[in-house]
Amino acid sequence: MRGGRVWDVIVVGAGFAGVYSVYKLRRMGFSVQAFEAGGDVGGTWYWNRYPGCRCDIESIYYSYQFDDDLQQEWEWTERYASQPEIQSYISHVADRFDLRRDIRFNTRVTAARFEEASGDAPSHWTVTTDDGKTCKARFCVMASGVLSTPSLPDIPGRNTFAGKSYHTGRWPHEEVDFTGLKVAVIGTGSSGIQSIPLIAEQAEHVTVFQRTPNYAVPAGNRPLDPHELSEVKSRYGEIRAASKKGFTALPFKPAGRSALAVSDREREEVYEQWWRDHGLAFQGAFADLLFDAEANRTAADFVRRKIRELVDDEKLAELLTPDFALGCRRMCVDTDYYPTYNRENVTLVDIRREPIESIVPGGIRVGGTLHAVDAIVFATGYDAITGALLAMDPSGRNGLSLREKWAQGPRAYLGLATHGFPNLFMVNGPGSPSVLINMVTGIEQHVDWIADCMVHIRDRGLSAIEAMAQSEDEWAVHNDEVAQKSIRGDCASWYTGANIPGKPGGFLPYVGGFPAYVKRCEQVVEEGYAGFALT
Ligand code: NA7
Repeated sequence: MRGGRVWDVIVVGAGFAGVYSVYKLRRMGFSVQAFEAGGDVGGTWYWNRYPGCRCDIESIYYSYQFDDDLQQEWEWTERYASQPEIQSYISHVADRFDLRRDIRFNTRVTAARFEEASGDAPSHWTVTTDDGKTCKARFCVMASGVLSTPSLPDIPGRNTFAGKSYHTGRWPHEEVDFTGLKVAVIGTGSSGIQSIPLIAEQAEHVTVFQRTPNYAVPAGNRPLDPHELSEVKSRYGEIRAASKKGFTALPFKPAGRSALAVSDREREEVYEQWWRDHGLAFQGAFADLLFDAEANRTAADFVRRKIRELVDDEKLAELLTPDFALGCRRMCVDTDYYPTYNRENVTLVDIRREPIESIVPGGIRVGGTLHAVDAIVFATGYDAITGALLAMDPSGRNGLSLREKWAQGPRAYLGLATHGFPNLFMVNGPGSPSVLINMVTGIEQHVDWIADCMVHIRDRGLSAIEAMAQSEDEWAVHNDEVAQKSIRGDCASWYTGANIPGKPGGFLPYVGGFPAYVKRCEQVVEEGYAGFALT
């Protein structure tokens, strides 16, 4: 073929998914070229350097399990790893397995095009990068991240602001010092909730602009006792096996009981214990919290009471109290978030009914009042799950544009592949459990499946695999049905694309849990890649 080397696989992104893809595909004997927009591995962890950024899944679980020596040698120091520690970890993985030589950093993929076989040349993907170069490969693995395309709201006057502004998902590498400054934080999702307490400790004043209050439960972060860590390591195999059976790919035994089947006193005791000890898993304290509105209300009311206890000012507590079902939007895990509002230097501005009018050089204007600030932190989230894929707008067979194909909402079979785009795989695509489970475990499962599929194609001398239209439609219907059974489908959130103006609705991640998803993926393989066309 003319036009230089054709790799076996192009991998887009070098976060947890891209790094493992490079490792795995190389081991399976494929030649791999990966591209990463950032200056190093890490993906979303490379970019999210805001104060307080840490994982809300415990570090002993939020880590790779593909290599036992790796999991034995790495020493997590805290129950929930901070961004710098996760960055060191993934950097260590890249070094340990010599993965960097296959990754081109500071290089963003801007387009991807499928080209049909012609003459002797087999079909292939051509990707274009922001340095104007192109690269070709038989397969393309989109490991471009689910929370990697920051969303910056289009507020009038945003560019007129005279001070510095930051997005939590594009935080500078150099230290940001807010000492003596009046700081605005827009957004109270995980990133706002993690950063606000620390910014408040440093800044002269913090004004938080809140559109929707969220539920936050205490992280209970603490240093990991070395004995505790060695005990985990001595049972890692067992723990990982239990994780794979867990609904969220975490090793928690499913709570067998309904919240409505116990006495008020017992329920309260259970919630107290889960509030104290379990962070994000609080929403699993009873079996039906995510499936039964009445059961859910008992947990929501418990957290609402906690907010009232933690926030001195009654009116403020009310503003901070969510009115939707707990877990319907992504729950947050916090350290000192609610008590931060008892500080004299923190003000909450409710922008639910009266949105931000404009940003002006000296601050933010709401309801005719100017809130004078020196710096703005946009903790405004992401164009989640589909944002990074659609930014590249891959074009498939006959020039089919992914943006056009997904104009009414994404369709992807198992969240792994989409009709019209042969040999293109997505890691954590729409319709996979992705953000609803422990993502690292989900990523390893996806990439293993994809790698096995490529081996299947190679070993049988086939040329392409493509999801059938009918199978992705059926998967979408199934996903909708499962989402409807869960309270997660009940409210607008970034799970449904509602945070991005004009984004089509529909529940993006698969709600049926990790074990059911894995079972389906395995069945598909056992049935000779049922629902895919192999040519
Ligand atoms: P989130 O959870 O999407 O939070 C974004 C926040 O920004 C949320 O409170 C939004 O309010 C607010 N927002 C977004 N646009 C605006 C405008 N235009 N005006 C005012 N407020 C706005 O993002 P995070 O980065 O905190 O967390 C993302 C995930 O990363 C998290 O769930 C974890 O999985 C890790 P809204 O709720 O839309 O009313």
